[in-house]
Amino acid sequence: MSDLVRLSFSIEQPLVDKLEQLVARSDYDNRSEFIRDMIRAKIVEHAWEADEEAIGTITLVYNHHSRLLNEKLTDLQHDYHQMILATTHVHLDAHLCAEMIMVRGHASDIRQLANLLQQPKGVLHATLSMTSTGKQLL
Ligand code: NI
Repeated sequence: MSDLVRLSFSIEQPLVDKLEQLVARSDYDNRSEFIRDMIRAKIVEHAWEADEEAIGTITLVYNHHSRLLNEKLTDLQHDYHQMILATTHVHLDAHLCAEMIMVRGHASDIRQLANLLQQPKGVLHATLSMTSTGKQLL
């Protein structure tokens, strides 16, 4: 860990109150760690805007009885095979499946794949969670 630097800066009291509320609500032990994580979140956000390499997890919930849906989802994943790191499939019940697809690639490509995967009929819900490769955070 790099050396710590003590900073001093000015913030209006209402904003300080809001910061204290945010820290308390987030269960952080101290303000410093909360602010560090806020800065890291901003760095990662900027990296996505600059279309840098990112890590994503696309989660799909779908009905596997939908006609040709498994084939469509598999075809799409093969089209983007260079980006796919791992896939986990869970049979939720007799009809529904959840699939978690972990990907690595440019932020725009990850978003595009997530958009394509949520479109076929029978996909009931899709979420994309994106994070950093960590390179920008060292
Ligand atoms: Ni299944």
